[in-house]
Amino acid sequence: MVDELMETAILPALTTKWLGHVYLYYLTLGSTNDELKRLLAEGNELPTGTVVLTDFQSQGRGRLNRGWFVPPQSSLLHSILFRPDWSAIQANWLTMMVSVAAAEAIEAATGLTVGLKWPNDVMVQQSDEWHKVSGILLEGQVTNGRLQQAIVGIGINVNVPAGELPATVTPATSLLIATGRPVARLPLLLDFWQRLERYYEVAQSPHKAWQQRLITLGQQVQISQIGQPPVIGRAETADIWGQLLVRDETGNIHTIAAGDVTLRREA
Ligand code: BT5
Repeated sequence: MVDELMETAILPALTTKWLGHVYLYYLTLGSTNDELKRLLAEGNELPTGTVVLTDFQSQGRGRLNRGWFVPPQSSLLHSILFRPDWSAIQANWLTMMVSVAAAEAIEAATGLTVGLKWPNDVMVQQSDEWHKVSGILLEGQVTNGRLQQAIVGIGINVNVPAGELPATVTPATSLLIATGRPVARLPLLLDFWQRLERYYEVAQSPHKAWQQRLITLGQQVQISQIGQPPVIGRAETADIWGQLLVRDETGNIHTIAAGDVTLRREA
């Protein structure tokens, strides 16, 4: 199933107040985050809620310049511009809001059980195991302690056939693979935007809805952080800023703001 995501399909179908009202579609791009950054650097005055979406990325990015790969026209690949003017510590709220909105929209469209893996992965249950179906890349600009501008990129693997996803440490899947049927991208995208806009407008912590879905909690984990020794312990809880609290075997609590989690099997 290839459903159109061009301006002519999206703009008349919008159900949001502002999100996606400035909508820029590209058949192919390097990366939607990079294109939005380029447009801003050129001096274009783009409002909150501006969206750059493409049907194929040749240089899709994860965190730390890792890659994000999906075949053409199979998925939802887009970036959204926000100008929150929040205190910098609130930055993760954007990732949290996007994660929860994506989880809810995927659940509504497919009936799959959807969880979140700290800090930025949307996971679906498939054959009793969690698989990554979506990843989020937040790139913020902080000035005088305020998050003035943020670009949130999200990739959702929708109709990627089995065998066309990269081999990854965290197993990857798509909605097609997990449900056994193609999923329409346009209604999923519009529902996701509507949910995200509502969370953003409330501008309160998305913590409760986010933590409820966090599959990382209660697990034995290893956290890798750049330039620091790994932290090994039990993920106890997450605070309202989205930081993970891990208790090591000596009982010390480590507050982790950013990093990669590997789930460890109980000894
Ligand atoms: C992420 O990073 O999960 C964030 C991915 C964000 C992608 C979107 S697409 C639209 C926008 N424009 C961009 O250029 N990026 C954003 P991270 O947690 O670092 O995970 C990256 C890792 O996920 C890679 O190293 C691979 O192991 C794995 N991976 C790559 N492609 C994948 C896929 N399609 N599905 C699942 N996992 C994938």
